[in-house]
Amino acid sequence: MQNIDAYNHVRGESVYLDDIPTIAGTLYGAVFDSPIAHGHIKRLDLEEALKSEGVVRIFTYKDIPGENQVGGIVPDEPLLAEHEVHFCGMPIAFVVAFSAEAAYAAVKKVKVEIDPLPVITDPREAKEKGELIIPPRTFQIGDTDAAWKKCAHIFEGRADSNGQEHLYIETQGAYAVPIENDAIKIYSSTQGPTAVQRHAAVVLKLPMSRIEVDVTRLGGGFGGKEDQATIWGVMCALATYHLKKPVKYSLHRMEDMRMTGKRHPYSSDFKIGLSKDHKILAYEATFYQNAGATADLSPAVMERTLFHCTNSYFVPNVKATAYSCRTNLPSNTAFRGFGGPQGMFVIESAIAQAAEALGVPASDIQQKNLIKTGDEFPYGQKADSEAVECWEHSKTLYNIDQIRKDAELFNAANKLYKKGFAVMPVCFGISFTKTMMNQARAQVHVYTDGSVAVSTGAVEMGQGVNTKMLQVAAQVFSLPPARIKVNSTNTYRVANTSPSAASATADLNGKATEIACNAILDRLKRVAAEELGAKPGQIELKNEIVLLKGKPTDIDWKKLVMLTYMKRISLSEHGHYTPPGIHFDMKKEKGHPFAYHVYGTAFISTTVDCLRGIYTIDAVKVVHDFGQSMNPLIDLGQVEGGIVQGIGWMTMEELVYDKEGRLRSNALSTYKVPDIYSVPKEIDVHFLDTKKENLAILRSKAVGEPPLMYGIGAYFALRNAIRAFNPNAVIPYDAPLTPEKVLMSLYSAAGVRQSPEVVPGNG
Ligand code: LUZ
Ligand code: MOS
Repeated sequence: MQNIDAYNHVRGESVYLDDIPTIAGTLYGAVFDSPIAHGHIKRLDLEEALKSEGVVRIFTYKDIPGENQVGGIVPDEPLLAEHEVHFCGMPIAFVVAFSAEAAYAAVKKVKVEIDPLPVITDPREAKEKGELIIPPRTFQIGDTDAAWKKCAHIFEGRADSNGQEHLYIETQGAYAVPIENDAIKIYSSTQGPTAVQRHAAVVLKLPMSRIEVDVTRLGGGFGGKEDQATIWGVMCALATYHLKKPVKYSLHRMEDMRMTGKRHPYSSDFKIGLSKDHKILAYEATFYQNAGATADLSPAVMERTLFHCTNSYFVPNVKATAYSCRTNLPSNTAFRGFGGPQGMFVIESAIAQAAEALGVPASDIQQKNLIKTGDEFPYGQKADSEAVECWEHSKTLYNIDQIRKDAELFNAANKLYKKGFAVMPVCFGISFTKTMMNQARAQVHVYTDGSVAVSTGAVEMGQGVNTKMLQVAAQVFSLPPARIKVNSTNTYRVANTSPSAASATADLNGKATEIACNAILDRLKRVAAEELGAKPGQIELKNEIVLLKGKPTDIDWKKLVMLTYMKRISLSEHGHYTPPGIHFDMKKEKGHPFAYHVYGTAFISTTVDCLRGIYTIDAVKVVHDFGQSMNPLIDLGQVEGGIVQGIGWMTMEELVYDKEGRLRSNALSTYKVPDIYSVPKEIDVHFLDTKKENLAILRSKAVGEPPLMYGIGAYFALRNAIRAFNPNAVIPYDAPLTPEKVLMSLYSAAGVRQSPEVVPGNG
């Protein structure tokens, strides 16, 4: 089925936050944020700004009627700074004016005096100084101390991965509208409508029932709007609360890049031990997560790093410890993969280091250690694995051995261009790691004309979830899509939602929709049975016709709906779903946290220009476990997008903060993201059609996050190309591997190939 948004998207008619028709009297906000990363506020001078043309009012923390608090997991995040600032870009005041231009002009006239305090930007330094967001956590299986003695080879090292700007095409923003009786409606570009509602209620000291949050769609979220959309929604609501006027704030790109958190940079240490035949016997890792100034989602992200620290491998002895380190940067947050990619990069680095030292391809070690069904993850869950199947399948399907041979021939024949390739297996756990969050609801109405309305807690952010929700209703009722409308996500219709996150949105909300539709269908069948003097079990609905024992009757969908209504039977239902069987004990750090895992294998090849350090990603060839895909075109889009975003993170997106904690890569002129020229020339995706239990909706599997991690293979493919040019190259495990770093690595080893002219070449 075609994505239901495709038509409007192509025509530019889809409504995003800034497209909502403005109500007369709407005012516009803009934030004054801290120019300094850490310090005491000595004096805030609003006088001149208040006199600025068109300014209505300027809000500070003093105007907050409830608590000045928007922290999601830990209450450590003020909406507006009080006496201290913790990062550059921290909101201090909210200017509201008759136009956005007037608001921005006034922001420039706000003056602040701040006594600077020492700035920490490095997570290891933060840990040394005891600046931890939460106590460290350790996942453990077996006994690494005892295992080292049995290892034939042991390697230690350090791996760093940088952050990543979300770069959703639609920036953050909100539009708050006053409703009678002190209620406020907030249109928000958020993945978590309930988070916006909950915090608006806390800040305004209002019951949640008076805050309505409505989301039609987002122009991308990628995790950046899981928690951090809250701030803007609450800020607009604060102004609306006082002024009784609609207030809108849609951030400029540079404001968004400066004020919001990103993927967490990590610095990590690893130690890996292998047997003589290259089985991984032991693995230890210490992760230093750069959390930024507040907790935000960092504790949960840190947890997922631990869950995915062994990626797709079975390792009998593991000890992994993670520290969430408080620094003076904007609070880092959820980003597609949610700590998983950072954990996987470290074990892939450890395997690469072992492979390079032992003189074998990393893929030999990877393949030997793939997790099998029944093997135990370090957190106690037993694997139901497709890892080997994906690997074997990709090897034969894409004729990997031949590609390798061709690349070796190419490298032997070419001095200044080298090909490199890598295999990247992925295993990603599906469920919110916080078991409680795995719940969803859907409200389904059948109207008397036979049309159907579906509302769920799912937020459409371009991932196609609304199309999937529509498919569920269409399938259960056996109706054409045109009869069904999926409505905006609204906290008045569906309450207490978990954010659309963790790749689980279609799973959870789809199941809730299925449950609601089935409840209505059962009632319809009972009415039909009564009408036809039959049993409900003999009734079916197919293509808008009621069938009795498989034979068409003269009752159609519309007639049956009307009959049901006339019998005063409800045509509405509110479905509720929680996945069964998941649990986790944080004291033991053991349990069964994931409903299931998604597996896949990617083969990535690259060509490096060894004079310039620039490169192309030639091909990414994937076998991916989709379960039974509900919508192959949408799922393919998720895989392609994930791969490109992952490659961007690993190879070109270079986030730069200076020592003072100021973002230097603060615009698209200084922060390079993948474009049409840098995407892989070829992306092949093979659907591994697994027919397992019905763990997700309609036997599909979650698809949002797992493919991002294929991009990690691009780093290792580049590494191998560099080593084909210079076997002694010194290449730190430090992503992204930008063209500058590639160039320096190509000519890095002392005494070897100082310049291209003296290169003897490999062949
Ligand atoms: N968000 C969250 C997530 O709150 N919990 C999770 O486990 C998660 N996993 C992936 C992405 N977002
Ligand atoms: Mo997410 S990182 O699933 O919001």
